[in-house]
Amino acid sequence: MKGISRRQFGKTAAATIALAGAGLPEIARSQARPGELKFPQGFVWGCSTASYQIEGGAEEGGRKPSVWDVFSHTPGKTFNGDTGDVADDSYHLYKEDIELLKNLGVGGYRMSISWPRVFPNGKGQPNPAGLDYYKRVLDELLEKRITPYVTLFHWDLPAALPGGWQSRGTSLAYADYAGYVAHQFQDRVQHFMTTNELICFTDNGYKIGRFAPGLSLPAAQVNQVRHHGVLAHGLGVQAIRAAAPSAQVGLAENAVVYVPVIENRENIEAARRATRDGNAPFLTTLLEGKYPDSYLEREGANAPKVESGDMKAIGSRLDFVGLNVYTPTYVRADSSPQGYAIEKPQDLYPHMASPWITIGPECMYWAVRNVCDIWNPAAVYITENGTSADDVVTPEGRIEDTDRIMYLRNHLMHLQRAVNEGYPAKGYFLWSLLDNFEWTDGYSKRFGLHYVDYSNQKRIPKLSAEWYRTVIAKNAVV
Ligand code: PNW
Repeated sequence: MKGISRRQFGKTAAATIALAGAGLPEIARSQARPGELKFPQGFVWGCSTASYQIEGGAEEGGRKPSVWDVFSHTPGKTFNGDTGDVADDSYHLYKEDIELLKNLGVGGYRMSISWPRVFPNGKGQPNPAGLDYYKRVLDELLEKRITPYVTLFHWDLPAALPGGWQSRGTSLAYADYAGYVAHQFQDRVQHFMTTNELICFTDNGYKIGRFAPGLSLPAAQVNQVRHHGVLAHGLGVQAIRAAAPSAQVGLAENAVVYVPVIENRENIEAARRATRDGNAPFLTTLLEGKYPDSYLEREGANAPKVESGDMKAIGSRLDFVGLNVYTPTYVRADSSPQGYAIEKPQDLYPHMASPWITIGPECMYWAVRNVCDIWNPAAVYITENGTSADDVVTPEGRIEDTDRIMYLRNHLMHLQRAVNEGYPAKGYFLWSLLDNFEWTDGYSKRFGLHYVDYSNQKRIPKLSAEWYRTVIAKNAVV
């Protein structure tokens, strides 16, 4: 920016670019313009999806129901009574979807495996047809030189498992399933995530009841469900390592992202304290191998019952931590015993089409920084980031989702800041490749880079798909 005054910078974009490039040697100009927000070589660009949200084929290939089939078929549970019976029909259209990935130029694809396709009863006999489906998907990806990043549990729990996550037996069954899949796919998959968003399938399912199985249990039982969640993760890590010793193992967590409301030393420390505290039963416990004392004190008699060996499994070393990042929670330091206070957004605070996605792109930077400053993981991936938007198809057949581009671009600028400061963020997986079944919101919320016309399953690239292709090609925020 040297030599360019603020006033000059306010001129048209074209004039600004010409000024910025002037006087630089030819090579520097072709590699990185001053101020260009580049990512390091080898940074992984990808897209994310999940089995129940895209596959459909609910009764095909020997699959039996998951808790989400049961929940979405229960009247009043999802928007418009929508279900994942057909979804994007990716069960049949997976080659087309992988072609979409290819056109974007991604290096990675985060997908999930449907447990009830592989073990229709949750345990016992594996289902060869279910396994074959994923082998075909993985082979197609590998042929297109796209690296699969596989989540083993993205909420579609086999409905046949008695008690669901209230039962310790589910954690044990999960470990068997995870080890079996890791063994079957070890020649095709090098990156496994055990679980997606512990808080969503435990608290949302068993405390708030917004997600399957739709229960509202008392605190002690909720804490036990949470314990079975982190235990499944830990036993899963052990099982995957035993079955596929060369694989990289992690998980995908939507840890609450605490952002210092004003970036000063006190608030930065407050954000760090809040990160440990606010994610106590999940990320904090599994990265520290121990429930924080403050959590156990807070829960008192409702604290989870822990068996010997549980905490060792739960604290298993990870190769990476995956973070699903959407929205900030602002904090400031105060003199309360916990040392911080949450700043609630004012009424009418701006948000995206899903009201819970309040806009605060600096949460991307703080997600990475807080986790790395506290726990120092070997690597971090952004395993999800993206937004719903009220997409409409113009008469010319275009979807001009500049709001989504605004959201994504700003989050990437803050990710670039983290990378630039040396934090080990190794990749970014955009949620999502295509519009899909958005859980309780059914098909009413669209998160895709590709618009799906559910009347005929046609996929139409949105403007954001073209934008993301450019980001990937330049390895920089554009
Ligand atoms: C994530 N909330 O879920 C999931 O991993 C995806 O399956 C999902 O489609 C995506 O984000 C977009 O929602 C969340 O209400 C769902 O706070 C809801 C919330 C958070 C995460």
